[in-house]
Amino acid sequence: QQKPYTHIQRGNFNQVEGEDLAVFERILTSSGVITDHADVDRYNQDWMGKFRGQSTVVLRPKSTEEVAAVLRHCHQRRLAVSTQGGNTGLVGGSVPLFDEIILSTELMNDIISLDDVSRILTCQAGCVLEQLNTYLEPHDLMMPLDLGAKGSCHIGGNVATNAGGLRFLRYGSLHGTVLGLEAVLADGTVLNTLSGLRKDNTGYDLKQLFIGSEGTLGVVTGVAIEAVQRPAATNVAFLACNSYEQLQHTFQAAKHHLGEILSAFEFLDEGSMDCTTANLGLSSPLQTPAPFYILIETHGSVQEHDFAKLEGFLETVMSDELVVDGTVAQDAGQASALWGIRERITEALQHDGTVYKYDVSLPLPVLYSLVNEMRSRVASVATRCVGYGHVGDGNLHLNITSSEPNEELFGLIEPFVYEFTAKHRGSISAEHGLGVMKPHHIHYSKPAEAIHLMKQIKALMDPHGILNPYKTIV
Ligand code: FAD
Ligand code: 2HG
Ligand code: ZN
Repeated sequence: QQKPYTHIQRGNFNQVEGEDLAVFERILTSSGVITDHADVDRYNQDWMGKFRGQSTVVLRPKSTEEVAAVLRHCHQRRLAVSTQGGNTGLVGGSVPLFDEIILSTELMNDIISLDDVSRILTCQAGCVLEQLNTYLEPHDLMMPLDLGAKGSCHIGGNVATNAGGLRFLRYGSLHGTVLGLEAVLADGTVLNTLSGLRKDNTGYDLKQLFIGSEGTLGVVTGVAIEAVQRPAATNVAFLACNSYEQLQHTFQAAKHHLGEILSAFEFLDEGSMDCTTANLGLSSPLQTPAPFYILIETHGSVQEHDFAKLEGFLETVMSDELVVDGTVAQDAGQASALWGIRERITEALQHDGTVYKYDVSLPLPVLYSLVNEMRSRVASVATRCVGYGHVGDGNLHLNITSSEPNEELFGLIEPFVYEFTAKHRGSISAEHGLGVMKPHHIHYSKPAEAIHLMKQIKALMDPHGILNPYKTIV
């Protein structure tokens, strides 16, 4: 592991023995149990190449019953388990830290049902987000969330991280769109709340506990989610602003002119654009470089109405000189090329070598000040310090890169980034979760009473602490 994760001690768990493997093979059949070192390796390594576990076994159940039988055994034997979906998480939550068993949901990819009147899709947790979208397309529906990792991430992983993504602004949080969940608790108890009801106030809404709990309270095995209408009309515009002040006014104008059809308001700064052009060979759609770029998307039902609204908006922001340059996609290919620039920044940054990644919520007026202040702190040491993200949701992605891990650089970044966020009453994790990276910093965003209650809930639901130890709540 890279510093500063090397100080964490292995918990008091048993090690997997031959007899445990024999039990797992009886439960899962042999193809569900992977022990070959080379095969296990890819599950130990996270997407960023920053976190690496030392697990010796991957279990791949196909059904809820198999997950339950595995966990019942692990609970009795005090074997630690790290659940893994598509392994695209960005805070080190999806890979073990030591020798935790990796429980992969990759074989749990059945679609159970689609009620296309109420638009409720029910599926197993290991379904890949993009594949769910493909399945919904002929029904004129789509998933209520979208993110750059769609080709690999699982819906169970999305739920476990409470992923936000690119269209959160329009379709909202998984806390609203997930209508029911099935989860297996640490001791193997199956909790089936897979209802497709939009309204249900019978007691505590337990499914909400699993949304964003990062695999620490149970393994999500099934999801009932409300799909949304696939828009008949989509427009994408890519704009340039000369200042962050102008960008904020452009956001206000977008809300005003585009109202309910606004489906995304994303931003990237010049450094982010430079990174995609230098590291991925993409080219800016605009002639002149600018300090800030905005990607706006509309989703509506009548193209001529939406286009008229978009034109009204563009006229205002151009004549008020809020926007200095811009382009509107003429077809789906152009729209996806514009989206590609925004979606591929994370991938582009990886090419620099080491990436220090932060994901904060801040009040909009101070959101970009964090990037400016950080840039001047790290200027002499970092390769790049860039800001981009879901500005419409007050969510900044701050990324600082260097060619290799650098202690001095890390010391300039932390705890400053957390102190700045706490000073402005922001969140140190807007959408990626805490994983192994941030549990010790949770106090910057949550009061002691809330942390205490979270620990009590964890102890109640997972008394031996076998589920994703060292992560989220420690
Ligand atoms: P994993 O990475 O496998 O796991 C993530 C966490 O969830 C781990 O703690 C794991 O233990 C737990 N987990 C996984 N499956 C289950 C389950 N079935 N039951 C219980 N726990 C489980 N995130 C955003 O919020 N918005 C974005 O826009 C966004 N864009 C991204 C773009 C890229 C290119 C990448 C690489 C990542 C991005 N992410 C984004 C990070 C995001 O958290 C993940 O992409 C996604 O939600 C994780 O799903 P996964 O299946 O890969 O989960
Ligand atoms: C995004 O919005 C993702 O592109 C990833 O949440 C952000 O890499 C990041 O910092
Ligand atoms: Zn994001």
